[in-house]
Amino acid sequence: MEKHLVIGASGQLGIELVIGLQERYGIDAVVASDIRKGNDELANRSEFTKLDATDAEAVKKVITEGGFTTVYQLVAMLSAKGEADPVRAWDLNMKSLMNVLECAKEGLKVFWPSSIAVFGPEAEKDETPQDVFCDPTTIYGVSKVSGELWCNYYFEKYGVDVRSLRYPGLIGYRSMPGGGTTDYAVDAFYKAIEGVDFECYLKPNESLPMMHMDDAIRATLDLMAAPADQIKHRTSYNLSGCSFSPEELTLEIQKHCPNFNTTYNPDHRQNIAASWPNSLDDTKAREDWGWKPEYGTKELVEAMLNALRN
Ligand code: AKB
Repeated sequence: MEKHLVIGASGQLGIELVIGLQERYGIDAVVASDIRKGNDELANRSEFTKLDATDAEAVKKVITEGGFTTVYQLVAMLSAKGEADPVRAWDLNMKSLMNVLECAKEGLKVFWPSSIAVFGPEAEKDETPQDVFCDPTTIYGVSKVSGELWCNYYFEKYGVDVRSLRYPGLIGYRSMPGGGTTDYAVDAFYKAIEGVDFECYLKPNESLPMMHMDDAIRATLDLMAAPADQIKHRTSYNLSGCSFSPEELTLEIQKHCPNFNTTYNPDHRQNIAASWPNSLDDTKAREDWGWKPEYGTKELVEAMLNALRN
């Protein structure tokens, strides 16, 4: 029987992944772990184990005693927050990955999220290809490039079945993201529902790759369910949903909330966003394991506003 451990289960992605796994494999097939328990009722139907992902012994104990087949290691300090304390961000992001990869040598399947943050100023901005020179300017991006290489190393050297996706900005309604550069978009939806103006820390025309959370969870579950011989990239796959700028998002939200208004006050996060792609070429993910997004910008905006209104 499949048994899935989600480490970092109380974060924005973790909550949604636990629920997605419950729907696909059953509530008892999933164990959530984090340093604190979240308060999402659906996610909390599965067992919860308190776990510090940087504690190698604790990670090993939970994994070996739990009889898991698959581990999703989601713990990370994101791009904007990481810049405030780069050494701590590196430490958290790398230790949490390495602790799981070490356990996986005994025969675990592993998922680890990478990000559009692996790309830097040298990469093509539009339809950024799968394989390009990566020169990230954030420590988060540096840790993601390094992590991708570690994943590939554990696959080549020890045969670890490790799989990864380069997520765009993830847009979901169950919880607020924390510390990212793409987070502005989630905030905009909350402001639109509250009926207040939104002050954006990016420039109006700063376009970034984004994705509805349902697409991101489906991509993750499909990638992990694909036969191993279909997974040709053991670093990480480019994954594309839609792309929009704050200005384009505002116009789309205004179709549903005509009084919604965005003002602009760019800060240091604008530089991070400017170093990232506008859009990604995810042909390899489509070819290798059948990826296809369902949400364009219009569908994403409709779904977010409906969900938040409900
Ligand atoms: C961030 O903005 O740091 C994250 C990401 C793109 O990985 N959402």
